[in-house]
Amino acid sequence: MTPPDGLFEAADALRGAASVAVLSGAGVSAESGLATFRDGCDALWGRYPPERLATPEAFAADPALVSEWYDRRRLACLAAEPNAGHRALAALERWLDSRGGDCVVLTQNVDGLHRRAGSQRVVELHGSVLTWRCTRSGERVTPGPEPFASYPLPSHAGGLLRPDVVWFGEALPEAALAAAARAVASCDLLLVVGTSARVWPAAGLIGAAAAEGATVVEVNTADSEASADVDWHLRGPAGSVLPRLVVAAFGALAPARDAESPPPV
Ligand code: BJW
Repeated sequence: MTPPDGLFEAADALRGAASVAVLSGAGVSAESGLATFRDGCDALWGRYPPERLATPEAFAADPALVSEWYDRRRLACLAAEPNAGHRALAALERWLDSRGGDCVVLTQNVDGLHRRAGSQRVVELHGSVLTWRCTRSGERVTPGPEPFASYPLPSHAGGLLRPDVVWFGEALPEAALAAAARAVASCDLLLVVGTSARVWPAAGLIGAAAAEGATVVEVNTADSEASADVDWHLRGPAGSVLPRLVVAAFGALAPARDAESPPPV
C-alpha cells in the first residue's frame, strides 16, 4: 500500500521530538468497531441529535433513554478490543520512555481502549463511560459486564446513576484540563488522531500547541476543522497510518530491550 503523503517527513519530525502529546478522538476507535459521533452512517448521533443525549438537560428530561443509550455504549466499549492504532501509540510511548523522552495521550474518548492497549499516560478529557456516578452523592461505581437491571438505575444514596462523562455545557475535569494544557505547552510534537476538532475546549489544544512552536501532525481519514493549520496531514485510517508512522520513525513498533540489542521487528 502506498504510504500517505507526508509520512516520512512526519516520521523525521517524530524521531526528533523528545516530548510528544497525542490528541485522540473517536476515529482512533473506529477500527475497533465503535461508532464515531459525526461521520458515516454508523455515527452515534445519526438517530438522535446531541442535545437529546449528551447534555444534563437531556438526562433530566429522559433519564431512561439517556441511561440505556450510554449503557449500550458501555457494553460495546467493554466488548471492543484495542486496534493497531491504539497499540502503535502505546509503542510510541515506550520508544520515547526508552530514550528519556515522554509521551502523553490526551483523549476525548470515553472507551478506555488506550489504556487497554498499554498506554500508561492517558488523560481522559471527557471522562469514562466505564464508570458511573451518583447524581446525589457523586460516588463513583464501576458496573459489571451485564446490562443494567433498569433504566435509569437508582443509586444507593437515593439518586440516579449517570455516566461519568462530560456532556455539553459541563466543565471538563479540572485536573485533566490542566494536564492537557501543560502537555501541549511543553511538547515538541502534537499528534492529532481521529478527531473532527469541532468540540471545545479539546479542539483549542491544537492551536495552543502550534502557538508554542510544536509541530502538528494529523492522522485522519478526512479533513477536520484543524487540517488547514497542521504541518502534516496524513490521510488514512489510524490503524494503518499510526503503525507505519512509528515504524518509519523508529524502525519497529517495539523499542529495543537495551542499547546493545537491535529493536525487534
Ligand atoms: C478516522 C477514522 C479512522 C473516522 N482513522 N480517523 C468555543 C466555541 C464554540 C463552542 C464552544 C466553545 N467552547 C465550548 C463550547 C461549547 C461546547 C462545544 O464545543 N460545542 C461545539 C459543538 C461547538 N463545549 C462544551 O460544552 C464543553 N464544555 C465546556 O466548554 O464547558 C465550559 C464550562 C466551564 C465551567 C463550568 C461549566 C461549563 C464540553 C464538551 C463535552 C463533549 N462531550 C462529548 C460527549 C462525551 C460523552 C460521550 O462519549 O457520549 O464528547 S460530545 C462528543 O464530541 C464526544 C467526543 O469526545 C467529542 C469529539 O468528537 P470526536 O472525537 O472528534 O469525534 P467525531 O465523530 O466528531 O470525529 C471523528 C473523526 O474521526 C472524523 O474527523 C473522521 O474523519 C475521523 N475518522 N474513522 C482516523 N479509522
